[in-house]
Amino acid sequence: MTERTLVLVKPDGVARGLVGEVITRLERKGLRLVAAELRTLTREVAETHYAEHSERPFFADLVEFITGGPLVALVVEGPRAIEAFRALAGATDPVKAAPGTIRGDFALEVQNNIVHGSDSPESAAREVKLFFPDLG
Ligand code: DAT
Ligand code: MG
Repeated sequence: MTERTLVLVKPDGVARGLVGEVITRLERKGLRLVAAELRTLTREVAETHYAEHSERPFFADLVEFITGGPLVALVVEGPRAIEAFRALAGATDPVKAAPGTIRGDFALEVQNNIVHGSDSPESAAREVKLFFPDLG
């Protein structure tokens, strides 16, 4: 079944020149780009996107980080795209992420972990709509 998921190349990934690397990996896997845009998030969009973490101690730092520079927002489509991209990304903590995954290959710190991928069909629907409200 074809699914859509929201992928972000976060500001650290953009600053380090890893946009092409991330897109290459997901395209090579067989996932397809449906939308792509470089943008800097407002605090409001960032807080909405990460609302599930609003009570966590790292929330303020997370919002600062994700609004701190341009990111690349992507909508990606394919069979089980949500799970497929999460597998490409690797574990949230890049030190625990397996080598061969994006986080496992390119990151060391939990906050600066290069990419975001929606974690469920419900999150994907919410996040795609938040970032690309006009997408059909
Ligand atoms: P994921 O991005 O793998 O879905 P998450 O939804 O649990 O992970 O957290 C969202 C982001 O918040 C994560 O990519 C990095 C940051 N984060 C998570 N746990 C953290 C922690 N303990 N300290 C600092 N930042 C954290
Ligand atoms: Mg998450």
